Amino acid sequence: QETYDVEQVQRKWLPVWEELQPFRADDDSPREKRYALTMFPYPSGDLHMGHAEVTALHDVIARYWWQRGYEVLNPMGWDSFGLPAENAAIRNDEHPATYTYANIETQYDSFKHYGISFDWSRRLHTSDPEYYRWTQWLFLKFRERGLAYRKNSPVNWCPNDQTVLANEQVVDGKCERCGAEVTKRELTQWYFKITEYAQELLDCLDDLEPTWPARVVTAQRNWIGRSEGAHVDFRVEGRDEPVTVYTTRPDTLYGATFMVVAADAKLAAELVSEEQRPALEDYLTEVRKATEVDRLSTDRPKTGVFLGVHAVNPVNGERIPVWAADYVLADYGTGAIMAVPAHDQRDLDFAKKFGLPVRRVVDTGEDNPEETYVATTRDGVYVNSGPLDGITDKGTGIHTIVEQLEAAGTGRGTVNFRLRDWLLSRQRYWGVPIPIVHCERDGEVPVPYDQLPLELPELRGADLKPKGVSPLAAAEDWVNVECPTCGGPAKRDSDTMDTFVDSSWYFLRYCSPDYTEGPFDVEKAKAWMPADIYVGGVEHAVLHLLYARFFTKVLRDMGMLDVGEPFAAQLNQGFVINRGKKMSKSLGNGVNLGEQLAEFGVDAVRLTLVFAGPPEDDIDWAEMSPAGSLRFLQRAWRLSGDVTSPAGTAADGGDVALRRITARTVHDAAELVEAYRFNVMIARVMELVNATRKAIDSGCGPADPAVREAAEAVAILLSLVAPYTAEEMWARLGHQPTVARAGWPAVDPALLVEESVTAVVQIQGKVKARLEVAPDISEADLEQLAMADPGVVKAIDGRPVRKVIVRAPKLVNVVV
Ligand code: ANZ
Repeated sequence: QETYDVEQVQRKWLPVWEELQPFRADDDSPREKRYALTMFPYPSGDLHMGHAEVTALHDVIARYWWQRGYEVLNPMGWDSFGLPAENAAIRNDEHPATYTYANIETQYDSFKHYGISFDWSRRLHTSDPEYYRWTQWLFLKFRERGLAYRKNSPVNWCPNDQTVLANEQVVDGKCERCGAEVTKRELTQWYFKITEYAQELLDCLDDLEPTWPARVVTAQRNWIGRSEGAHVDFRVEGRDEPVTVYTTRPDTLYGATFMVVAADAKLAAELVSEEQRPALEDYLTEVRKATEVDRLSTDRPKTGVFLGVHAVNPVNGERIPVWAADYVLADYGTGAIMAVPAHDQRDLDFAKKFGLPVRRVVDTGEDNPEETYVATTRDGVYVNSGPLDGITDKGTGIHTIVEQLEAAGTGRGTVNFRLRDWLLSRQRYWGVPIPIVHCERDGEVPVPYDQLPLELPELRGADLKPKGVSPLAAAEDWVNVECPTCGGPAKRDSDTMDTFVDSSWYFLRYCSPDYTEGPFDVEKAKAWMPADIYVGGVEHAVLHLLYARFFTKVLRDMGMLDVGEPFAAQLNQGFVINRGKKMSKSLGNGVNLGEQLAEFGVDAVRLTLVFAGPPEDDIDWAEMSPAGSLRFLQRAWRLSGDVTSPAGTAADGGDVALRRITARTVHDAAELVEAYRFNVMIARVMELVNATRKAIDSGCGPADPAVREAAEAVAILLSLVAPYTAEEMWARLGHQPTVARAGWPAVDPALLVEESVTAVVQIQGKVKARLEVAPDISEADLEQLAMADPGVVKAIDGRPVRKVIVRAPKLVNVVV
């Protein structure tokens, strides 16, 4: 028996594909366009099992679209700025580009060997000056629109990476990247005004809901965090301007017994009396050490200081003390709250700690919080609340009080979002320089467009060590420049941009990667966008996906795009794990992709990853059998050698039973791929391979045209997952490369009509007869046929029939 030489097959076809370039997307093609996007990698080391999985899944879709006759854009590039390269450069005393571009080349070669249908002519790297020139251009355009601005405020600071972080990069109070405890610092930084799009970013999620994973949509909704409430103005004694609080429960206003201001907000320092100022300052020193998560947590002991002033409740004129505390955040709402201890547990804990009054204003039927120190939050009947008394539902309560406040001019209904503006400055080297010059005379001056890209200075090794200011600030020659406006001495902004800025628009650059007149050719982007599918990891549920959506909306408003959403559909893959655990160095359970490819070949590894289960599920590599996959590929390959009819033989007149199986498999495979049920699609191809084998060995024989038809269908279906094997089969079947563009097999609809199905007749639960019947047989006809069957008659043996249950066309159940 012949053996399938995997290595030889891989060596043979890779150069042929290089030559043919079958996956180059033609912008001017008359075919309908499809855009298949997968998240581009960060160039650390070689590709790993995770990359292998996501690109294998993604490639099923891209290759399927080609076979279905679409013009497919399936580009790839590298997200090549970022900290790991900078840290490696410090370790190895070299330039970050050395590490970055060496890894890119390694990954590029690996992707090619791995046979993913990328259009390599569109390759891009975000760290190339030709790319980041346009990232700078976009920054300046955003700034012109008021969407990029600088402000001083307390920011998240990673003491390990010595850089600020966006809120999105702080996970459970820790740096998303290195896990260090995040602290707060007061800094002047650049922000993108993503909050201006908060409502739209939320609303459009409704349209994405059917085609995006539910957990991503939910994560984005929660992150944007819309809440409806009211602003209420409190007069503060000894001050002209009122203090406005944000509350979602204006209906509890009569229960407000004190006010709390964020200790680190400017407002606290403004309000504090002279006697209390030293106490506030001592307290602030403590607060700066706490993380945001600590501050908001309900089970943490409450701390705070009295500010020495009183506020006046606008609805009943009551004097209430004003406190500062850290459980109120400076950058949420207005940074000040009315405390209603009876109905908010944090306020209640604070009241208990500092002996402040508690007043129930909603009687929920539960025990009185004034006594139990357990706040009640349910609906109930309003008490102690003036005009609200007797009202029994929250909606009416809120509506009534807001109307009253609006009439008196002391408050108004409002909407608040949890989403903050996107802090984009980073105090690191390996990123996009912010194209702004700071001049004493002219202030912030943009680098003129014709001077972009503003390139990074050459720094390496120890120059890059984190010192709390950006390494660029220490590069004197680079930092000190003439002001573009007045020519006087000025300094360049020494921060670089968050790398999430780079990845917020790369999918647009792919549409015209060599374009020199702008970030992308508007016409080409209109032709390709939105991406029809975006395959990638659920870890990007908020950050990257939210930022990319924001960029898309801004670019639409700039007239550069005609879509407001970048990704029409999305698929999140699971993780590849090993022996039940996430792969990690410390557990020593890592699986090396290169070794797996060398042992089993590319196709067997790809097939294993796609066949493992639904794409969203984790894959435990220890439970997989790439050797089994290889055996299956060998069986498929052997079919192609057994076919004896010549290429081009028409299938009509061939064995009908096999033709039906082939037609059904091809038909169902399309539906399965479109439903992302790739594993089931492969199972069906396996069945087709078995049926074809049987036809050759003990059925119609190898010369029957139905056998050729089946083997060709196997090759085309397999081309979505196992490109090398499929190509080799195609050649052995007498065709020219490449099978990847052979086209989806035509299906004769007549072959899909089931001529008969097998109905089972049971008596007392035991099968007594099988009948071949028409698929649309009526219940009455089926019953009649069954009862007339000699086997059934014999089995009943004259006993009285008590009941006949008929489920046409498959089952008749007789009870005697
Ligand atoms: C009075 C009140 C009574 C409240 C009550 C709640 C329950 P969301 O839904 O997250 O928007 N709050 C407002 N600004 C805050 C800040 N900067 N830091 C911490 N807490 C703040 O929550 C809004 C509620 O959280 C507001 O409604 C306010 O407390 C508090 F029975 O006002 B509430």
